[in-house]
Amino acid sequence: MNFPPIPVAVQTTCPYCGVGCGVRATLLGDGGVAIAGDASHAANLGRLCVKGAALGETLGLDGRLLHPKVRTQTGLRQVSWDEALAKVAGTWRAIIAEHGPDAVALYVSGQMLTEDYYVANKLMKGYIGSANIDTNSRLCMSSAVAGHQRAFGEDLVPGCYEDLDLADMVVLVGSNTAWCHPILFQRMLKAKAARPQMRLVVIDPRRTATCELADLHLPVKPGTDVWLFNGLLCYLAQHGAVDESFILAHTNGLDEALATAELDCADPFAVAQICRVDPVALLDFYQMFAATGKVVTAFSQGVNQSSAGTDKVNSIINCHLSTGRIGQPGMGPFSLTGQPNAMGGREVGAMATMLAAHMDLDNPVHRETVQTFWDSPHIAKQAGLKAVDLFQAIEQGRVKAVWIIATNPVVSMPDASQVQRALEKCELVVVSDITENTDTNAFAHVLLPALGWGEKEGTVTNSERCISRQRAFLPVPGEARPDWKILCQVAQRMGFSGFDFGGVHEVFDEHARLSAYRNGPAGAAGNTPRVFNLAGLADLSQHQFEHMEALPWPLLRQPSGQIQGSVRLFGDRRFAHADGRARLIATPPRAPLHLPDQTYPLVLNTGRVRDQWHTMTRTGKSAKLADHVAEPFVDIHPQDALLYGVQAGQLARVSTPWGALVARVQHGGGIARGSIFVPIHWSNQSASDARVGTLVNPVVDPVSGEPEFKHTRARVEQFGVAWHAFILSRRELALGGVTHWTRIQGRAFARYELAGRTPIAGFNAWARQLLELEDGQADWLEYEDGSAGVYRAVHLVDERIEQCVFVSPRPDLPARAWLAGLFGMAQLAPAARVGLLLGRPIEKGADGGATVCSCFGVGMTTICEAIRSQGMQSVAEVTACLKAGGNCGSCVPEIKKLLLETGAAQAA
Ligand SMILES: Nc1nc2c(c(=O)[nH]1)N[C@H]1C(S)=C(S)[C@@H](COP(=O)(O)OP(=O)(O)OC[C@H]3O[C@@H](n4cnc5c(=O)[nH]c(N)nc54)[C@H](O)[C@@H]3O)O[C@H]1N2
Ligand SMILES: Nc1nc2c(c(=O)[nH]1)N[C@H]1C(S)=C(S)[C@@H](COP(=O)(O)OP(=O)(O)OC[C@H]3O[C@@H](n4cnc5c(=O)[nH]c(N)nc54)[C@H](O)[C@@H]3O)O[C@H]1N2
Ligand code: SF4
Ligand SMILES: [Mo]
Repeated sequence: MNFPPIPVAVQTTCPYCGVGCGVRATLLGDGGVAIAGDASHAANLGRLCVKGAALGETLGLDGRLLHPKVRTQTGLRQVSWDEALAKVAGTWRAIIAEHGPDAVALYVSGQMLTEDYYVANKLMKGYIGSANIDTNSRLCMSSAVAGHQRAFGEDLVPGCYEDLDLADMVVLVGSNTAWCHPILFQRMLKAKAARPQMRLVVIDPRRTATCELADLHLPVKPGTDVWLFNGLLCYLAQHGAVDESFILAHTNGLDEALATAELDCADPFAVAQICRVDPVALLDFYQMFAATGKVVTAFSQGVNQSSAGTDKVNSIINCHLSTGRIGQPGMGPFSLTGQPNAMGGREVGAMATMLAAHMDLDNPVHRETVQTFWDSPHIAKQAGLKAVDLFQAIEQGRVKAVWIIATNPVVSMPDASQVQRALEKCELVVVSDITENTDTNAFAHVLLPALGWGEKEGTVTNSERCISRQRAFLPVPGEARPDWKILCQVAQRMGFSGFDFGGVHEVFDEHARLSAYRNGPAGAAGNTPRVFNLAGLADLSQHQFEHMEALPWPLLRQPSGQIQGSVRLFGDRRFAHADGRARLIATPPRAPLHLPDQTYPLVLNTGRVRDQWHTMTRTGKSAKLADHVAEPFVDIHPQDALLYGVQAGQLARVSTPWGALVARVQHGGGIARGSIFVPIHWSNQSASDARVGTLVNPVVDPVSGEPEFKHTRARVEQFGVAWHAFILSRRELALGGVTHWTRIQGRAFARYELAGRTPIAGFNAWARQLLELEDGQADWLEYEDGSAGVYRAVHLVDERIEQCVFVSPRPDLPARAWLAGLFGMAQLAPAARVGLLLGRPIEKGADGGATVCSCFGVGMTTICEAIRSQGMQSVAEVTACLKAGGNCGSCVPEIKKLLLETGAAQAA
């Protein structure tokens, strides 16, 4: 008898955030994929957040780019790989021959695997001979990189996740950890539950979900972190908290850093005023920091994405160096990385300002070392164009061809309309992506289909320097190829010889060997010592590569042959500057360049929501993930809303000197007066006009070139419309003629939120045209109150709901959740049919409200009613009763907030 094969779980790594959780993926008999956390992976010990847990829902081939395509006058034409590769290689060769190597550029991504990244960098810097390769990590990690290089002499993250468990105090600066690094946040909460004396401090202008469990929240005025940390440095010096012997033996620069800080920040009351925080709270923080040995200061985009980003990073590191709190368990500055392979890109040096393997472009010995190892015809001699400069050079015609890989710059760059103009002008735009329709692909002359997560093989490095394998468990879709292979095939067609890798393990091997090449003690012939070293992973066989365990670098091989990773750096108090000493950097505070004024009185802050990933090309496919935040919004303080004449639930126009968008007004995001927050996730594919990148100023940090995504002057005004509507439809709709729309993925249907400025003349004809219905088709229920401007219609086929549309002059439409649930029914129950045109169930309590817990699909109404009726006091009680919060824990801060609010409402 033949038994079907037992599905085997493949150990791989989550493709989303830099926590780098281990995943066990099992391909099921029906083609589905079961996803579970990998209990053996040090990053997550078996847990996954909502996004990771929903991976199985995002792997379908709908919307995938499956074949190479070339643009012709009539549109995109499917071509053979040969034709596509020849076009790219031929055009690049011709442009380089005529205009030199700097006339072409690669714009790549922290979502590539290390092997892809390695090959891209080698091609550009060693063979084409230009450093015009930059990455979306410029938008993300470059300030942290520059800060590390200045302080430590190399881009090194000192600590590890275990430090978050061991710390007595964790300071989170500009990091919404609860939503953006959820598994790390869960770790901190667990540590705090075990040791309640542990203190959690959040420094963020918004009262985010991360603050719900904090002991102290400092709602700093946007852009003032350097004042705050300079003030801390002064306080530490004033109160004898400086570790004099550490400073003397292992650092330089304290005197200059302190003298600079003292100019503006010696008085904590003055600092509190500048940072607009309560002076008592600020002193509380300073005292706690001074008194606590084991402090971790973890930081993310509220720090990096600033015109003072690098100084913010160094002002934080200064406080750790001055107290010697680095390199030991439970302490240190900790840059939380964004993308799954933000670190890998830095290791291979795939930024315009780096060389490879932590060597420097402006160091002739390093250049010679890399060129000799590569045996390459060229080596780039100076820095190439950083992302913002690159797209400006493209618009000016200085760069004539760009190849964009695994990033969507028409959405994610600042001043995104400029990026659009640049691509329109560019002679050859090549895009490698897994998705067919993106805002960037719309400008591509050549589209190259890449393998995606679950299909490709290679490695990624997470925030704690841990290198993990991504492994394939899905078949190759269409004609897609791995990114590294596509790059090699173009390189070969350009006539270059260093790209004949026999497999991805050979690329990794070359990368590991380069990291170890001439990497010995200084002084010995030709050596250029670097801490980044993968000597222990050099010369792995294919089999060993396939079974590689997740380990943190530097990775050396013991005499016994065992591979030894390094959990922490600087335990020996030696830093990577030539003299072995760390540097404190003077960080004179400065305000953002474009401050609010009369025309644009607010500060626009941009960032992420819990359940979406960037431009939504993957998470946007999951109905479960769409439940949490469905629509683009602008979060504004209620008093500012009154002042600027906008109302919660209504639409508003947000504009800056660079662009404008339309989003729904909401409160409750913990925003202070004077600021607004707009999420980054919506593109032209998912909404008519909600691409926030078009609003963001393109000012960058002078050291790192990282854009100021968190601070653009802006204004908000009412966006008056004549009607609001929503449609739920089993079929995708073209929505011809609708000016304002958002598309949201539902379970077996698409949801469209619509609005219009011109009144609808005849509802019936309008609805039928939008729903693409032919005359006389279908069981059509409708209700119209013409004088009130209210219209509702439902289209049934064989007692199954196909589509529905609800229109009102106000945004007071019925909640979508109950109607959405009807799409899961093969036949409507009679009771459901009765409620159809009401848009809500006849029986009470059947509508759970907006989703709070995505894992178990538990809504706000359900949770609040349970809290009220059963007098619940804790998250644990809510979880025990409703399951909510019991899986990934991402919604625990929100449940806690509901407990507080409901409890307070009842007490009042
Ligand atoms: N759900 C989800 N998770 C993600 C991602 C995602 O798309 N979705 N993306 C990943 C990536 S690539 C990244 S880079 C990370 C980003 O992770 P985070 O940096 O945590 O996320 P952001 O929402 O960009 O911004 C963080 C916070 O900075 C605050 N901030 C703004 N201005 C200032 C300021 O002047 N000072 C201080 N101290 N704070 C300020 C904002 O209010 C915001 O709450 O998330 C990763 N994880
Ligand atoms: N306003 C504002 N803008 C921001 C930020 C902000 O906070 N505010 N944050 C910035 C930051 S930190 C980041 S990291 C960026 C992120 O911005 P992007 O990198 O532009 O966003 P993604 O949607 O992740 O784009 C990844 C693209 O790669 C494709 N893709 C996925 N897997 C693969 C693969 O294996 N191979 C290939 N070739 N393609 C693949 C996806 O379909 C998608 O089109 O946004 C930046 N932009
Ligand atoms: S925290 Fe979530 S998104 Fe980040 S790696 Fe882990 S499962 Fe993936
Ligand atoms: Mo990022």
